Amino acid sequence: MRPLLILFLLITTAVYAQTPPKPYGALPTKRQLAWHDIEVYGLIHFTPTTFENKEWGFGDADPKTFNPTAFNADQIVKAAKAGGLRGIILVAKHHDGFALWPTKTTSYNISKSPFRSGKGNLVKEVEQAVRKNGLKFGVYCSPWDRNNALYGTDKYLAIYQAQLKELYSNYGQLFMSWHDGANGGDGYYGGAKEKRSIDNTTYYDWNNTWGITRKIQPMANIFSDIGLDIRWVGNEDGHAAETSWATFTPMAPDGKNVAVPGQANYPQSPEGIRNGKFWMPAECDVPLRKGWFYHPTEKPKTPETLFDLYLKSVGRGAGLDLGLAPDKSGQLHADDVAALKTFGDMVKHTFTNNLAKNAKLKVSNTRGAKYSANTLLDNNKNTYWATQDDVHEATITISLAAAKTFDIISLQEYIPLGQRVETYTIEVFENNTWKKVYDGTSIGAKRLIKLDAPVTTNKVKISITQSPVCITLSEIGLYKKTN
Ligand code: FUL
Ligand code: CA
Repeated sequence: MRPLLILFLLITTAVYAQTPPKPYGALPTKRQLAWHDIEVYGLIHFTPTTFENKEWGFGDADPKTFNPTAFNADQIVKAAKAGGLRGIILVAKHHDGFALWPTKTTSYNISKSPFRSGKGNLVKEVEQAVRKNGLKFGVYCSPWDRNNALYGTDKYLAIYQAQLKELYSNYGQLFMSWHDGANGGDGYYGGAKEKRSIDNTTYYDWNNTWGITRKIQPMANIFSDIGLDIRWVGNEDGHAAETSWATFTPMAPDGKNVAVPGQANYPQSPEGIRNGKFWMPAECDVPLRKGWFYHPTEKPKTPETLFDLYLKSVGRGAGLDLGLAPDKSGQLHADDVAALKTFGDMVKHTFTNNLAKNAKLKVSNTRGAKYSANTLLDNNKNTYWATQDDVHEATITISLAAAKTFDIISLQEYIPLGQRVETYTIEVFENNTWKKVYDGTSIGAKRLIKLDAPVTTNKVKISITQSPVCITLSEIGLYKKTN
């Protein structure tokens, strides 16, 4: 070959090697990427229903019953923050229809209660405490309204949309707009006390209603059982399936595609759908106690249980949304504060010390210097190791300077380029041989693998065994669970 040709080939290979891999499948939006960073957040339920000791208010509670003796948004938010929560969604109106802000849309609101002598705005107080403590804020405004006399008629939608507009316009940037599929039934309805049913495929005109969300709050992730941005995981137990895809195609049980909540393919919600049409990661919502509202006889989950749920939600590429229920005083019970703090410390203490930090990495293939193995341990999820386009299987060997004991392995894909890896195995070097400790399927935003028992070794091998395209991984880690 002529020298010039060789030079040309060398340059093109080098340039090619530095071009990023092509994206694969459905991709996250900027809004969803910001949501993935939050990982754990809270959902506060606190309305007249708290004072009735119920889970679903009928819509007939006297506003005067809403009378917390010591409401303190800062106490709630600080406890959440100590638990590692990075966002708070406030239920601004639950199914009982009582609005926690002085809305113009219904007289059934906080101004009719003794709270701050009828001058209070609980949404504002929570929002301010949330921002002061550096968390993100979101709202949940129930479409079903068991108080409103007009619910079920064609006049209600305008009221609901006006409520959303008020919430979207006066409380700064929201990270989530949370919607559920609860859709009519019996209620007070202005005194009618009857059963009202609606056709949930048309009644809320979700296309246009969520158009309002997009227009006023473009960074708010819309949550419902079908997405649009974040899908319900399909249970209220707080975990995704072991195999967990961020991609999804909402479908009704009859297999038809749908675009309204309340009809999604729940059987596939915990796992997601490989090569689904949309990037629509799961939110695992679960109350800290048994119910979403405070009940004196219930107790918060133990920190161990919460840690396990963390591994099975965040550790499966999903989000963990923890229900927080202030008691009648308007604060979180001391038991809840303690459980959150111990859980938060567990997560912090476990994951601050990546035992692989100074390890030597050997990878079987690399795309070029920019995508080298060093990117796997720089604690920056925007840098990533990638293989060449035609390399869909690869190994990473982690060599530690001295043997370490760990029981959690963490893997992260570079999700701006999609969810790519399908299967992988993890082996540890023990008694002079490689021993398989895990057979894995999906990775996604984050995969936390908890081993049955801690292992002590100085060598770990991660083998990506199946991917339809070249591999990207942004971070890896070895951790020892620490209380
Ligand atoms: C559900 C509601 O019916 C529950 O009361 C609670 O608010 C939960 C978070 O969402 O759809
Ligand atoms: Ca990195």
